[in-house]
Amino acid sequence: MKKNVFITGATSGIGEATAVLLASDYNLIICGRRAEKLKELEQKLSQHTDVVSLSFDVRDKEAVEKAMNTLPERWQNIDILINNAGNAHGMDTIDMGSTDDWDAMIDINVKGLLYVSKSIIPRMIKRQTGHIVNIGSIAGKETYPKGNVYCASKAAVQSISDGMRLDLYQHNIKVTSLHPGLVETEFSLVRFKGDREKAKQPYKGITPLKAKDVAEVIQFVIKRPDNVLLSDIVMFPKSQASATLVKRDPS
Ligand code: NDP
Ligand code: 8X3
Repeated sequence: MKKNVFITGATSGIGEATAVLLASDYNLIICGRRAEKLKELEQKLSQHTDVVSLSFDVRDKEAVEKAMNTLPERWQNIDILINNAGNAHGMDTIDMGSTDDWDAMIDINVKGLLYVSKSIIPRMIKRQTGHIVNIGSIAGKETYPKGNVYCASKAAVQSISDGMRLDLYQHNIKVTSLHPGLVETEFSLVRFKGDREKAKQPYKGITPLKAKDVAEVIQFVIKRPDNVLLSDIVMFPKSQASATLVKRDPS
């Protein structure tokens, strides 16, 4: 029987690439705020597997609960949760940062991940099985200039993942945290509020990771035999050695 996989942030980037890649082998619950994009993806993937789409904002505790409660009973047994929804909002020195941006990052990347997890973990515990994959970032391992609150939100994802693992291993639930470096998605466009020129800069002179590269690692992680847990993974494009060390071709 196919496992049920719940993916947050499936309307673009890493989440969408993961949904596409997993469609042949898993039933999918795909989530995001953009209902139209979700419906399009649902239609496309329905040709390969059973798909349900849920449109909600992970910041909204009640909406998260409501979305879970609208799932038909057979879909409520989630085998694999991929906590991927998140973004950076702004990139400023700490004195210039916008409190709205700070709220967005903490509410989405940290509290949203917690709300979604809380709505699913009790059922995993009841069934004594499950796998949670949290998408962190190299930004959570190393703070970089002007990264301040985004880095803090991803450091929280690291700590929460470690905490989940310590609390849940006794219930046969695996917890993996995956920390990519530079991946070219809509991420930078969101961070720089739609400014396409600024959004291109992080990827200038390099071949960044593609969303599919990260999706393939997620697929590998969840396909390990039951006795194998990949707990914490960092992945970079070849030209990146740390959060700040990136070899760029001149031009
Ligand atoms: P994208 O901007 O392409 O995708 C972000 C996804 O998150 C979208 O599907 C978006 O959907 C969803 N999302 C954002 N806010 C909310 C919200 N409030 N409620 C529900 N869904 C939300 O970026 P990526 O694919 O790159 O990012 C995915 C994850 O990977 C993020 O956690 C990011 O921090 C992390 N990451 C990204 C890296 C990169 O370089 N790109 C590197 C390391 C980690 P919608 O707008 O429809 O709600
Ligand atoms: C996204 C990667 O380096 O822009 O988490 O923070 S970075």
